[in-house]
Amino acid sequence: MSHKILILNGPNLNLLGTREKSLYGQATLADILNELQAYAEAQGIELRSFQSNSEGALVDAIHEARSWADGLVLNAGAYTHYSIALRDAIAGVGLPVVEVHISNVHAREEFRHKSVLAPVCLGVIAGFGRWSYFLGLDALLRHLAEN
Ligand code: CA2
Repeated sequence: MSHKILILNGPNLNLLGTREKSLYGQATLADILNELQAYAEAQGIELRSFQSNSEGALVDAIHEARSWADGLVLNAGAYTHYSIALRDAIAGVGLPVVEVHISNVHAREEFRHKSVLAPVCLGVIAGFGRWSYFLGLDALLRHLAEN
């Protein structure tokens, strides 16, 4: 069965590849999404993607995903650490979500060690640069294949 997956990115991830390259890498969000698209297409997976800097738009995207997606790969950016609205949306739709981070949040400031989303996600992948998205997608697809 071919799966449909939403790749959802939160605040400031539209700046990838333009600044803070030592932390987040050289690739732009479009670079990552194009590469991910090719990777998914080769496996017959349909990917859709959305990025927003607004919490409400991300909540809406999670709600809409309920009508078409089998699961999500989510980099919620800084909202990871404090958005109860995103947590409630994830728990509310009941879709499987893999939380991903480009940087190793556990090797950074204390406030990035806590994810309020992780308890309602399948799992978390952090620290592998743009590969975190690929690893997150793989983890989600393996989960879907077994469930
Ligand atoms: O490592 C990640 O993927 C993060 O989700 C990135 C967020 C950060 O708040 C999280 O703690 C960890 C920040 C994304 C900001 O991205 C920028 C990229 C280039 C220039 C400025 C910001």
